[in-house]
Order: sequence, then structure tokens, then C-alpha cells
Amino acid sequence: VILSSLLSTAQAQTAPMTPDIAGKYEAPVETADYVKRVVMIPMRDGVKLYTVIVLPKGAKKAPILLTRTPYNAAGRAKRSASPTMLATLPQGDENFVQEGYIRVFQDVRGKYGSEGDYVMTRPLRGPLNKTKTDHATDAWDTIDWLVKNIPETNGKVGMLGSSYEGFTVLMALADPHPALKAAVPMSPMVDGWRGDDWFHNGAFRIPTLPYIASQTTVRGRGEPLATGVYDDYDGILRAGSVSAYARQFGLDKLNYTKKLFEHPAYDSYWQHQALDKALGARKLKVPTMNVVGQWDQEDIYGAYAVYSALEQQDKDNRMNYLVVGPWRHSGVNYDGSSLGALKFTGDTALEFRRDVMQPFFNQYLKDGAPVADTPPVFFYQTGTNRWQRLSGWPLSCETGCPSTSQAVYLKEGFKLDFSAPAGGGAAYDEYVSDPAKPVPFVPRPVRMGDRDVWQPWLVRDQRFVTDRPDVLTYVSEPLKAPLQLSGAPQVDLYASTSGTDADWVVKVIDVYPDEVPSQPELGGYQLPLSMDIFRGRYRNSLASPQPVVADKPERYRFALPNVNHVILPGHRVMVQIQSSLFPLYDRNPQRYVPNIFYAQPADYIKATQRIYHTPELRSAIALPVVPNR
Ligand code: PG9
Repeated sequence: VILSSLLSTAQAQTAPMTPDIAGKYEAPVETADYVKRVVMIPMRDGVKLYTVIVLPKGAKKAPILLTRTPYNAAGRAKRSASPTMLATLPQGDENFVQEGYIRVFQDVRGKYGSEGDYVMTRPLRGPLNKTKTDHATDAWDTIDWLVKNIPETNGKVGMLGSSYEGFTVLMALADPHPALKAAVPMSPMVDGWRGDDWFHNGAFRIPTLPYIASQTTVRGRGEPLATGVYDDYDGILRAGSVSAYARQFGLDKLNYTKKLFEHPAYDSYWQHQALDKALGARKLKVPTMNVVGQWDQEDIYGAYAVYSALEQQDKDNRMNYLVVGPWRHSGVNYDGSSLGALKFTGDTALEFRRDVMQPFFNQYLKDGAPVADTPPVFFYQTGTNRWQRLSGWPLSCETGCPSTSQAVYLKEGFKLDFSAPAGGGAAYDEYVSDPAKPVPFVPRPVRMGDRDVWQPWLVRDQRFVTDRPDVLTYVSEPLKAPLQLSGAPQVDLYASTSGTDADWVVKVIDVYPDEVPSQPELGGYQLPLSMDIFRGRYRNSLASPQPVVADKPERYRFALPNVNHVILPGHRVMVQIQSSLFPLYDRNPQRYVPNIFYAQPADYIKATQRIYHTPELRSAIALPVVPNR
């Protein structure tokens, strides 16, 4: 008996040299509370898109939430390996799991598991896209398939996603499938030239290059650039122009780099892609909640632009909503209790997701759900730190808003106040802008890829540059009463340069009192509320650049990003002006060249910049002031 049992054990043994990598392995799924299905969904042109469907076990008549992504659908549907749907899906999806939703992630055509060609921010069918497909048709075909092939659904679909994934939500709205009942685009890329990822007012954003490498060198995720430097400030400065930097990594050979370099101005290539314009020209058929962070360091422009383009057709506030939290880019999907040094009244992102977004989706997607009490605008006011339910946005602007903005003037002696200059003193202040020593956007060493540097940079204390000789700083007296700003500050600068082109960076800053007893490290903090850059060559036309006449004062008018903030009594208002923000933005060589991407070393020249403050040339910022009641 002993011998035969030994023999049978021996027979069952695995030979030592059996290969150890499984031919096929599937973890047992009995214990999981969800089911995952991976399908290839056919589009109208035959291309199949890789789609991951995650369903709660036993789901019946469940609504679907769809995200279309260039960032790996399989990875998006797998926060961690877990038997629970809650831990498997991303943090921002936790409420959907509790509410029994079906969650779907899909790779856009050409990325990761999907067939077809990838075109970065593929334009809608029209002058730039002569094919029969775009993200609108792909969303349509996908939704059509989902409602016909998932037996557990009630046939109602919502779409949401942030950034690129927010762009694909907006694209679906261009020609929505009837089953698409609600949409939440978050921090969407809307206009890559005016103020989202690639450029701001014509100044090129250098992080675009590593992004192109990661997205377009391979179908999956590309390698980071082998820069060979710790401080990106050094590496990028040393390269010279953007095209020279791109060449260093072979990025100039990539098609999307070529497209960018061929379109430095706001020509028809950009105008036809501007999604706010495209959507504003169509009828909005799907209730849409536009979401963005007040300090969104990547796509701070698009959500407001779409909201305002669609608002024209939504006078009775039933379709078009705006939500702004005190968040970084995509911060809405993570923990929103703080940003950099700023602390809020709790997890503001969770508050929004749970108390506003979830009831909104439920209303349109869940059978029998109550009508949600969704405010037309839900905006976290900073300074006072509280959510506000508003009936529209902005609350203050130059004309046509509930309040009218008030100009704050730059004055002699680096003063700032609400009275226009009376004249008599110096006509201008000046500084030398040297492209060999551009002003850094964060303290050096600049680690562009470091999340802790990049994500909160828009709330970074500005004292690290305030005393640079090439930064002009105007500051008010301490305020005696709160100053509420609710809208987009408008820059109105009279400036000259000794060069023939120049960039103008303008910041509106809340200067904290010297002591802040409840949070001592905020003593004297210079909190940027709103800042942006404008490339001088576009002052008369965004599409047709023109050289600047050397030493001639000219008027520069442009909008800064929206703000909803109260500068409290005892705080001061500050405005800073400088001519570079490096290496986030490429340097303006300051000698006019037709295409700055190809500027030569000799084109980079020092220039003397003057900011005027006379009764005629009165440089000001129109602040979106809401009077105290
Ligand atoms: N801001 C990123 C992006 C969006 C659209 C195009 C390119 C980049 C993103 O976070 O997805």
C-alpha cells in the first residue's frame, strides 16, 4: 500500500524542468463582485475598438458610463487587482460603483488595443477630416453596440472623462447617439492654441514635446525623453529653439510635431479644431456638465469656453452646466482637500462627485431616479473657501454681466489702485528681458516631469521671482474690505520693447498678510490667482502675426483665466509683469522671425521692455469685481 501511494505521488509530480510560464492563465473569478468583459466593437468603417466592460455581478437594468481614452483602457479599468469593483475602478468612480453602474473604457482608434490609425486630437469630419469617421461617429457606433449587446443595461448611457478623455466626451456631443443621456466633460482639451495644452495665446508649451513622444512613438506608451539633465531649465536653454530641442530626441520626425511646427499661428488648422466654436454652432441635445479646476495647469481654457458657447442656447438653464473646484488638472477625480499650500474645507472633489455629479447622472440614467437639484453653476469660491450655487457665469465682466469689472491701474512707484494715473511722474517702468536668462516658472532646479512640481505650480508662492530685476511688481495697500473677483481679469497693457517681438506674462496675485496665525507658512504668501502669457506678434491678429515696432508703445489686450476668489481685508493685490515663463513656454527670441520654432541663436536678443502708466497710456487690469453688499 505504501509503495503504491508513493508511486501515485510520483506520477502526479511536475517534472523539475517543466517551463514555468503559463500558456494560459485566468484567475478564478467566483469571489469577485464584478464581471469584466473585453470586446472589440466594430465601427462603421470596419475598424474594431478595444473595449473593457465592467459590470456588477447580477446587474439588471443598469445604466452605462463610457470613457473613451488614448491612455490604455485595460489600465484605466484596473486601479488594483482586487475582487471588488470598488478597488478595481479608479478613485473617481467610487460613487458609480455604489450606485450599481456598468463602467466601460474604450481605447480610441489607433491606441493600445484598438485597430485603426491614431490622429492626435482627431478633427471632426469637415475641412480637416475628409474621412467618414471621427470621435463623434466612433462614440455613436460604440454606444449603439453597447445598448444592443449588454443584456444587463437599461439602455441609457452617460459619458465622462478628463482632459483628452474630456475632449472625447465633447466630440460625442457633436452628433450624439439617442441613448447618450448625459455628459460630464472634465478639464477638456478644447482649443490647443488659445489656452489649452499646446499653446497659450501663441506661446508654445514645451511639455507638449515629451507628450508627443509618449503618445505617438508607439501604439502603447512611449518612453520618456532621455534628456541627460537633472534641471530641465538647463537642458532646454542649451538646445536653443524648440525645433533644435525636438531634433535632439528625433521628435522633429514625428508627424504631430511637424503639424505643430507648420502652424505656429491661429490659422484655419486651429480655428476648425476649436471645439467651443464647433459645438456652439450645433444644437445641444444632451445635458452637459462642464467641469474644470480653478488652477488647472493643462486645460484651464476649454471648459469655460464650451460653457459660454453653449450658454447662448440654454437661457432656461436646463442643459448646460458649469462646475469649478479648487483643483489642479483632473483633480476632480482625486482628493480635493488641498492644493500645494492651500487647504480647503474638506475633500471638495468628493463633495462634488457625490453630491452634484452623481445625482445629475442618476437623474438622466437611472430608471425612476429623482430630478437632481443641480445648480446652473457650482463654483468653489477660494479665499472664503465655500461652495457657491450660482445662476450663471461670469458674475462680473466688462459688459453684459450682473456686475461690471473695475480697472486696477499700474502706477508710478510700483503702486496699484483703482484710480487712473494723474500724470506728472515717470511715464514708464522698464526692465531688460534677456533670453539667455529667462524667468523660471517654478524655482530651479526645474523638474518638469515631477508631479509634485507640475501639478500645483499655478498656486506656487511667487516670492521666488518678485525681486528679479526682470519682473515688475505692482502692489496695492492692504485692503480694508473684502475684494471679490468672479470672472476673467482682462489685461490692458501699454508696453514697448526695444526688440521686434516680445512675450507679456501677467499675474494677478493675492498677497497674504505678514502673519497668518492659523497657517504660519502662509505669512506673506504671494498666491497667483490668475496668470497667462501673450505673444506680442499676435496683438492685432491671432492668425496673422506682425512684427512689433521697436520702442513704440502699443496696446496689448488679452483675457486671463477665470477666478472666483475673495481677497480678504489685510491682504494686498499684486500684479506682476515679465517677458518669459521658462521652460514651460518657449522663449520669444525678441527679434521678429517668421516662425519662432526655427529661431536661430543670433535671433535671441536682449530687449528693454517698458510698461507705461500715463493718463493716456494707462496700463491696467480690468478686474471682475463683485461689489460687497
Ligand atoms: N492635458 C492632456 C492632454 C489632453 C489633450 C491633448 C493632449 C494632452 C491630458 O491630460 O490628457
